[in-house]
Amino acid sequence: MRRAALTTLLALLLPIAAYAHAFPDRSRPRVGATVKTAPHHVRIWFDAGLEALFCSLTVKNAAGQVVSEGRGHVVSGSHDRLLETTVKPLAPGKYRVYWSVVAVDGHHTEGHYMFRVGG
Ligand SMILES: [Cu+2]
Repeated sequence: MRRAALTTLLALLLPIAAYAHAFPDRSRPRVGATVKTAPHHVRIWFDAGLEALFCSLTVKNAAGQVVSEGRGHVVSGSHDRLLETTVKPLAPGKYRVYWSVVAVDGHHTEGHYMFRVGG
């Protein structure tokens, strides 16, 4: 069981090292942060270039309703590593950010994280 888990882990890690899929480098709001002022945008910087056509960024509130506009877009000019979306005015509460990207090497990665808007 442990060996199987390790093999799976290696299978997941090795291609990353070899081909550098795009993974989040930092974000605003930051992962797990509580922000006093509701953000107008959510931005994630990645560690590799992105294929704009295949990237999306969605923000949902605690009830699961989408509070971002559109599917987000890759901002060109910053080596195409910045994915951002505009969000509606956010009430205090917990929000979850869902991202899905395809790196310039053609590999897909996705994930999610939460942040909180303080009252
Ligand atoms: Cu890759």
